[in-house]
Amino acid sequence: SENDLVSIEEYVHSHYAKPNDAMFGAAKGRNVIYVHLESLQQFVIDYKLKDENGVEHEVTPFLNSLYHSQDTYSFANSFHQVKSGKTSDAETLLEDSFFGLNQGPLFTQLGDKNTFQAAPAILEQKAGYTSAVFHGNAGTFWNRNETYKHLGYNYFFDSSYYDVNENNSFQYGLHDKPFFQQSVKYLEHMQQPFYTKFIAVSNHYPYSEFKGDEFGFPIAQTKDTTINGYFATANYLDKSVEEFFNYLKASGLYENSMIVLYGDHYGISDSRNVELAQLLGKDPEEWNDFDNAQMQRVPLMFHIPGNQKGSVQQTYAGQVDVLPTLLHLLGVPTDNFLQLGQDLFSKDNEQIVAFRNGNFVTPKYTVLSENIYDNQTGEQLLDPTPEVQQEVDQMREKVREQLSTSDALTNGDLLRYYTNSGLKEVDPKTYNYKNQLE
Ligand code: GP9
Ligand code: MN
Repeated sequence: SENDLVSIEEYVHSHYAKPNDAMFGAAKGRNVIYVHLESLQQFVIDYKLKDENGVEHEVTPFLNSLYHSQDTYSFANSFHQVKSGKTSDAETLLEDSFFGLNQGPLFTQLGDKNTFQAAPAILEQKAGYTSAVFHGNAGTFWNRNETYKHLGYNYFFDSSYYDVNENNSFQYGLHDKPFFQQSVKYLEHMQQPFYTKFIAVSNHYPYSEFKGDEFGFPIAQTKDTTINGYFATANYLDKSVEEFFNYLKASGLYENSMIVLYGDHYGISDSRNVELAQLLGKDPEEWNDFDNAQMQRVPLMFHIPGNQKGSVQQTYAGQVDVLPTLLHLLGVPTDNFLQLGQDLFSKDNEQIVAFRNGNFVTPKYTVLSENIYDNQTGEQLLDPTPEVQQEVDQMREKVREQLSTSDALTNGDLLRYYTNSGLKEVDPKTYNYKNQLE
């Protein structure tokens, strides 16, 4: 009921991290272009794969150049926070700054029912933005075509807007190069400033699409074909994003945009990591849960052309933190919104990154159930001092509070009662994603 909002508002106010003056408005008025890097993990950044002759091949040279660019604020310790909703959970975290559900995808269970105060609606109402999603798969996948209406997306270009055929697609839709290529004509017609999201998909399990000489990237030599193909599809994603940047530059949109690139979740599952270990210079015998947790890092980069003040940030970041960070970069205050993340540039950021199951990572510790690992050594603290135990217990309580607040907010559909944001409620019936060009 409406009363349940009280404790949620208390949590949000006590957890709010105020903007950093140096960063607030750093991208004010710019278009926002999200580039969704399907299944891309942070370990791929700067990684070089050795072929059978021992020659090293940089997997993502273009993304690496962005990662190290002075126009980019890159996060070395950014973790995904998704559960079974995978891609759609990442979308929930970034659009709403709350978590997906502990069981099942929020998009399919609540996406067409709940009231949201999501990024597209916030930016439209507070800053005059137009919004659109681009994705070369059927709009019904993950219930996107309904959920996006509830989030307030003005446009959704799904596979029906693209030339998709058996030569340029696979089971999850259009491949990334034709996807970006065919998207630009729609993007160019959008009213600026715009808030857009491009969901690439070629680097999706089973990573079997880009083997062979014509793509020019070697296949790894482990016993696991899933791992072996991953680097070549990641390389294809990298080339596709580079081409997209070239289109943006040619169209003149690049200079007045901020491009945010993010990995949605792991591509190599925990059960395969022991086999992956050899490629990472790690001893498979020593591989453990701590290592699996470290592998949940995903790329997160805010690329602001011409900014020249960017660098690699060490702040521990979760996907739930992206929206307040983004809004503050755009100069939009968030203190009246019920968002559960913290601005990553804020001095108040606590750097406690929750996984959806209650485990968490901080700059010092990785905490998996009752087990505390020291990040520096990777060793489990078998006999933590009372001080450490207390510190960890306090952080565990904060994680529990963040997750339970998210569950209360989403399961109770409580945003429908929340008026302090000053946002007009989104009316899903006003959106129609068919024949959008007529
Ligand atoms: C399909 C794509 C895949 O449209 O977004 O989602 P995932 O399987 O990664 O959740
Ligand atoms: Mn995905």
